[in-house]
Amino acid sequence: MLIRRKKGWEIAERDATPESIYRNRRQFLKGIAAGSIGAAATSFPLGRALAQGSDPTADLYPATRNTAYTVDRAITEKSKALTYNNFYEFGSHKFISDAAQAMKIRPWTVKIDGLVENPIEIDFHDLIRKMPLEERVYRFRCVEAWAMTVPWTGFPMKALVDFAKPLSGAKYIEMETASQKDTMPGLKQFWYPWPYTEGLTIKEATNDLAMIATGIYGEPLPKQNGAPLRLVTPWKYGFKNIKSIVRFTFTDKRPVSYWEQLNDSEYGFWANVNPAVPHPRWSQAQERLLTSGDEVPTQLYNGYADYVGDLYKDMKDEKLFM
Ligand SMILES: Nc1nc2c(c(=O)[nH]1)N[C@H]1C(S)=C(S)[C@@H](COP(=O)(O)O)O[C@H]1N2
Ligand SMILES: [Mo]
Repeated sequence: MLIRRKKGWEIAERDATPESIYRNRRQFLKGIAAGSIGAAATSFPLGRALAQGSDPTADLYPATRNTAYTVDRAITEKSKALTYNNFYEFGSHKFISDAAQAMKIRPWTVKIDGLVENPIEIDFHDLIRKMPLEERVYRFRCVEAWAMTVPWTGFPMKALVDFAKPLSGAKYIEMETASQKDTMPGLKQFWYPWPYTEGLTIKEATNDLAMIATGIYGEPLPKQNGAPLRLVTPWKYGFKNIKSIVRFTFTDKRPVSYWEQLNDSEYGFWANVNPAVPHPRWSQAQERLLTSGDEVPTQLYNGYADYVGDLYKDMKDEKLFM
């Protein structure tokens, strides 16, 4: 992840990839120089694609807006939020929205397992109808220092935790993105630690702000934004907001996320937004708003300190802001 200095189409792959990852890859490639990685099979049956045209959850949108969560910023233009994305499964640049249309989102099974009373595999369409949907407008801050303001539709993550009934030993929730080798070209980049995973403490996950989004701008989530369900934690950097989730695992061990595996000195477990703590390679003091391009000051916990500050007050030794 990198601040975008040039237009995306001008960036060579080596410039668009964090240096440390690039270096690891070089080493890795040297190691397997003569090895075969296997043929890249790409198949996308047309019948399946057409069958995905009608959305069986469309009747749930738009959901009622919860006005407790509006913000004092203009909402980002929908076309911008839907075409400037991070979703490495479809490419390590921002313009993956077309490529992401290949993802198969029906059927979609969500697995809830680990330290829970109710381990279950449930179809997304059954799950969403058990959950209380509402709309919330949140700020969203990528670690690369761009930001947007979008209306998410979804349910409090607490509702999912209550549904799962964690056992008393559970302290963390690990989440995992689908791996579809046939639709996600990024998975051929074998130097990344697929599948994409992320984690939260149960305290964070049951905080009022933590949300599982199923929609955006009053419609079901488009694939590029993480259909059919993704995490939204607006006080944390964007990479925590894992997309297209297939699994929630309750555990007593702190999960090591995808980005933490790649580079733990730059992308940690907590990743709370803080303008006073720079990324090792750039300042986090300001952020660039997606629609206007304006640079505005970044706020502690992305403006949500009143909601989440208390979660971290006794954690002085943790790297809370990275
Ligand atoms: N599975 C998966 N989830 C992901 C990512 C990714 O590459 N793969 N990128 C993250 C990053 S870095 C950001 S900023 C947000 C971007 O979400 P958006 O495209 O909906 O704006 O998704 C996050 N979730
Ligand atoms: Mo990000």
